[in-house]
Amino acid sequence: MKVAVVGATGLVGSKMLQVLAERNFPVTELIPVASEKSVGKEVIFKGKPFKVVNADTAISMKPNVAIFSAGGGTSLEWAPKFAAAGITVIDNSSAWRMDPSKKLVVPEVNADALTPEDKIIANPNCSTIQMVLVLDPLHRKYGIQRVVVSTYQSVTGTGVKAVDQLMNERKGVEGEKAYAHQIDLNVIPQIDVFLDNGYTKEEMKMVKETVKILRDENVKVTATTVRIPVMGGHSESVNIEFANDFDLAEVRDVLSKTPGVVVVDEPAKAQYPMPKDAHDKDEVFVGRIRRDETQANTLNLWIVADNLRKGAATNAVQIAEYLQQKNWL
Ligand code: 2RA
Repeated sequence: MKVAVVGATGLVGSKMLQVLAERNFPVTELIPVASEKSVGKEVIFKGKPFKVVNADTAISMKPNVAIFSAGGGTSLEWAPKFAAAGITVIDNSSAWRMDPSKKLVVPEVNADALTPEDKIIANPNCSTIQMVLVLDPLHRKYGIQRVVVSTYQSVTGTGVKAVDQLMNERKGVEGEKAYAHQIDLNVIPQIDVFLDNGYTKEEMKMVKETVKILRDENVKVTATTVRIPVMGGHSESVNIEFANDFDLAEVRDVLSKTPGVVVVDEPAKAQYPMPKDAHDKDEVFVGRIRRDETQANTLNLWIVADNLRKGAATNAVQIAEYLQQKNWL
């Protein structure tokens, strides 16, 4: 299968190559795509060099599927051109996520919504993916009415420039800034720009994408998203109000039986999910499972996942795997 990775030289694009190789996706030819300034450079995939090409050339090479992680602008311009050439696009930007004609997919939750006619498929926001994977089985069992989530997001979610800023600040070295504020020894309660309602784009992504993926307009979500000086992944404190009561042991059992979810929850042994342990893993880790004692039918959870993997690259590759297994590519 010919696979194009658009944005192959970026943080998520490079992780997509790693995950494609690790999961033995049946790639017969890799087509790394990047901006003109990177054309001609080489990327290594499964030990072999592949030359970076531009988007036009990639289309002419007729890939079966193109996995994009190149920003919303590039996706808005090029995803329709790839799709018009019969190439299925899986896009990691926010460009198509809330388009009513496009599917927004976490395979374990709603892959059944996909059809062979879907030629541009949206990969959800990383902080949404790890949360809905946990919410879905609980929603099916107990009926979620309201979710309150606070996130603690890795600088890797911003990209290389942010990682460099953190490392430079840590070493006391001057350098380019990804953030308006110092990030080392600090937290920044702003991810992306502020909207008129006082929330950030990141917060409203979690609100709207969750409802779309769970396919239930009745689920109310409110979010506060925060950037923290961490590398391994995103953490989330989630408070969930259900329509029905629940049993804690049953909640743990339901989650431990959910594909892609790992329960790490032994407070007496200081065992709970942490970014340093989630780093470079594909699972979503859940712990601190406990009843909210201030309100009936309400649960508190702590969810951690590597935002570059299940939060981006792995989820996109899993969508490609689903389509490939259906022979739709
Ligand atoms: C972030 N979720 O963490 C956003 C985009 N990756 O910055």
